Formats: sequence, structure tokens, C-alpha cells
Amino acid sequence: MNQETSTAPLRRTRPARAALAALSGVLAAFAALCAGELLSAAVRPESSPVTAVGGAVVDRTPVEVKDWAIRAFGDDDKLVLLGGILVLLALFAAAVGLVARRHRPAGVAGVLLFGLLGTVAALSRPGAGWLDALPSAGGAVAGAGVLWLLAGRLTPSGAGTTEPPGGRAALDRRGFVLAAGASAAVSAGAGFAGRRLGGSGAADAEASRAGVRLPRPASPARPVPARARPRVAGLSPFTTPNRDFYRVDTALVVPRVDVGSWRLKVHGEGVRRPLELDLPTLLRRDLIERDITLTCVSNEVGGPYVSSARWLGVPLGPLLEEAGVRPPSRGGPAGQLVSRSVDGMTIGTPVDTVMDGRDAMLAVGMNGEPLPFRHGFPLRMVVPGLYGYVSACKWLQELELTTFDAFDPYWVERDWAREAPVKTQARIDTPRAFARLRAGTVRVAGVAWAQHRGIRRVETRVNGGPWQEARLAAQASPDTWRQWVWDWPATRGSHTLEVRATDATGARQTSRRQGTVPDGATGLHSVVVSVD
Ligand SMILES: Nc1nc2c(c(=O)[nH]1)N[C@H]1C(S)=C(S)[C@@H](COP(=O)(O)O)O[C@H]1N2
Ligand SMILES: [Mo]
Repeated sequence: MNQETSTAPLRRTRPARAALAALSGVLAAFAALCAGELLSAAVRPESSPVTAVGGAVVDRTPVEVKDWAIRAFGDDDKLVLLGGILVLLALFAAAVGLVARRHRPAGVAGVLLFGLLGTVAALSRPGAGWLDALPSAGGAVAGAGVLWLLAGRLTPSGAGTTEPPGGRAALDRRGFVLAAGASAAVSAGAGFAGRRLGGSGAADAEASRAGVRLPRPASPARPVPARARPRVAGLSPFTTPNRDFYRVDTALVVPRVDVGSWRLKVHGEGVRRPLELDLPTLLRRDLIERDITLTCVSNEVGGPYVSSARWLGVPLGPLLEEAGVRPPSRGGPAGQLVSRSVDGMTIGTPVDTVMDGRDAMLAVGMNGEPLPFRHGFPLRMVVPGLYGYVSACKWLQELELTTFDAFDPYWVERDWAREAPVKTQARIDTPRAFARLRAGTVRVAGVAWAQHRGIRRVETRVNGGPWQEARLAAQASPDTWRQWVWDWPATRGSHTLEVRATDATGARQTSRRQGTVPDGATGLHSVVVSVD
């Protein structure tokens, strides 16, 4: 290139051109994403390129990293992931733009390569069909076109044409600005339209949810005794409001199911009468209403992934009986109940557990309203006593009876245990870790849980001293957590508070520390506080 030998003003154009080249790459990526967004509105939201890649990353993230991300970013983990993907994509796109300036076909190949990545990611998602390839593939073609066009404005057209001295005229600056502006505008329009169209499905879903009228339960929950609701500042309320209820799932876009076209299928081994049920049919059955505490296996000792709600739902055991299912303990062939969600999640639950008489249910209501979208509208499973990943499938659309040998569900494929009853745990809610307190009586309070066994005793101790019995709130049900309070005569200094629980079978929680993988963390929760 002869620009190298030229004068000062021309030397300035080199970085400017590089910047324009990088910009053309970024605009190409923008076009690809926006086109992908538009196409995904016609397929399904999960197939949009960034969501598909993000989802594939979630599926492949080793549990330790996933656990770390949940700890570090909490509910924002998904935003952090998507942001990270966009930053990486922008960097790659800028590099592709620089390549395209020298060699257009190589740049275009770079865009198509990324499109291929998106396509493979979309096809690898649980529940994906061939159509899911469309947004990434179509987006890549749009992006490649834009790059071809813009890169053409940055390079001399025919190599044989006589280049003016300095090569300055080779840069069609006006042409580039016009083409860049037009591509950005068209892309943004396509992306916006995609969001609107995709959003119209969501609007139908919202209308369908607003139209659900929950019937009164045939079997209402027992009223919660006032003594199960001690009022201590900082103590978790007995019932977690829906907006505060923890959320753990792999969904980068919350599925919004339009209940008009939704059905629940029940089929599989040993099912003598397969069922296909819509929501009105489910709502006409005798519903039960129960207080049940849900816990995530990813909850660290002292962690936040435990919440309690009043659920309304169809008793699951009797429904399976009607379908002709017998659990293995009564000679049935299928030991595993696989629940499948509309987003392809699979969760496996022991048939013997859901049919042993406990209040396993297909929940339609949560704290007096239809399930919020985030928590599984229109239907989810709730099985008291089991961690969520082996029992609480949200956005449920299929129940399949099979064996544990025949099928490994999503989390089991990722190193988590096949069966996972909730472990006995206690948590100190107040005072908070590293709180500064005044000497005198300090209310120490928290929650303890051992779902389906119940909590018999909670003890606390200070600085490794003798264990002291905490006061327990009334036990609303063995399926819920139990609040506890202990009045601590606090003296000056730095202190470590510890708590331990004993379940209603008399088994005390272990103090042995274990991480969350493969079947739930153990160890005692402690907080360090200082008293002035
Ligand atoms: N479809 C679907 N259902 C799911 C999950 C998921 O990722 N997808 N996560 C499970 C896990 S690990 C837990 S702990 C509970 C959490 O339910 P919540 O988000 O309503 O608290 O949902 C379960 N059901
Ligand atoms: Mo979980």
C-alpha cells in the first residue's frame, strides 16, 4: 500500500480507516442480531442468537462455575452472562471488520462462522427443533451482506483501477456513511419489529393468565397459627411474598405460555389411560391448598435459595392413580416420573415418593394468584421434601413414566444426584453477618427446615460455648420451615453465633461441611458480629 509513504494528513487517515473497518464489523453483527431477533419472533424467543448462545453456555457451564456465578451475581447472573456475550461478540465483530477491509471473503466467512456457532447453539438447546436454526442462520446471512457492502466502501473497487496519489479517493467516505447509516437504521427497525412481534405472543400469554380464575380448594390449608408468625425485625416472614420468592432456573427468557393452546400430557410405561388435560379441566378437579417450603440444592449453608408459599394445586398421586399408574412398591414398572417443561427442561422424581400420600401436587396457584410467569405459569410441580431440581418442574407440559435406568434428566446429566431429599438446615436471619450491635439483649432469629420430616429443636451457641435451646414458632406443617428466636445477652467484643436444628425424627443436622454438589450443602450456619 502506498499510503505508508505519504504525508501527514494522509497518515491520519489510517487509524480512521481502521476504526471505520471495525465499525463495519460491529454494524454487520448488529444487523445479524436484529435480523435474528426478527426471525426468532416467528420461531420462538429462545431461538434468538444471543439467547441461544447464552442458553448453550448455561447448559455447558460446570456446576462449580454456575454455583460461583449464582453466588457472585445472584438473580443478575443471567444479565451478566448476556452482557458478557455481547461484549465478546462486539470485539470479534470489530476484528472481522478489520479483516474484511483487506480481504472481503475472509471477513464474510468470519460472520458466517459466528452464525454457525449461533445455529449449533440453538439446535443444541433442550427441546430444539430444526426451525430454531433459522434466526442465527438468517441473521448471519444478513450480517454477511452488510459487511460485504460496507467493506466495499472502504477498499478501492477494482484492483486494476489507477489509484490517485495518496489513495485518498479510494475511500468513498460519503458512500460509507450512507451505507452504514442505512444498515444501522434497517437493522434497528428489524430488531424493534422482532421485539414487538415476539412481545405480542407475550401479550396473549398475559391476557390468558389474567383470565384464569382460581377455584376454591376442596381441601384448604390449615390456618397458620399466630404463633407460627413471630414478629422480629429481620426475620424471614413465614410466607414469602411472590415478588421475594427465590428464583432458580436455566431460562434466559422467562417462558410465557398462552394457556389457550397449552396441554398437559401424561403417558409412559405402565400408564394404562394416558391423559391430555387443558387448564380448565385441571381446575375442575378437587384442589388442595398447602403451605410448602421450597429449597434449591444450590443453596449454600446460610444462603437465600429457600422460600415458602401457599400453593394451590391438583393432587398428583390421585391423578397418576387415575391414569392407571402403580409405583414400583406396588409392582409398577416405572420408578421415575420425568417432568418436561415447555423450554425443554427435564426433571426426574421417584414415583414412590410422589405416590406415598404426601401433598405432591401440580400447582396452579401461588399465594392466592395464578403462578407468576417466573414461577412456572400455568402449571408446575411441587413435592414437599425434595429439592427443586428433582421435583419442582416449572412451565410443565408433560409427565412421562419411565425408569431411572432409561433416562437421565437435565441436572443428573450434569453431575447432580438422582435422588435428593432436602437436608435439615437452620439459618440465622438476624443479626446479619458483621453487624455492629449494642451490648444488652439481642434478638437472634431465623428459620430452620427439614421438609416432610418437620423441625423439633433449634439450638444456638456463642463462641463455641454450650448449646442453648431457641424458642420455636408453632409448626404450621412438617412441610414448611419453622421460625425460631433466641434472646442473647450480648456482651462487648467480637462473637461468633452458630445454629443447629434437629428434625422431628430426632436426627440432628450434621456439622460436617459439604458443598452443594452433588446433593445439597451441609454444615452449620454461623455469623460473626461485634458488640460495642
Ligand atoms: N423448567 C424449569 N423448571 C425448573 C428449573 C428450571 O431450570 N427449569 N429449575 C428447578 C430448580 S433447580 C429449582 S430450585 C426450582 C426453583 O423454583 P422457583 O424458581 O420457583 O423458586 O425450580 C425447578 N424447576
Ligand atoms: Mo435448584
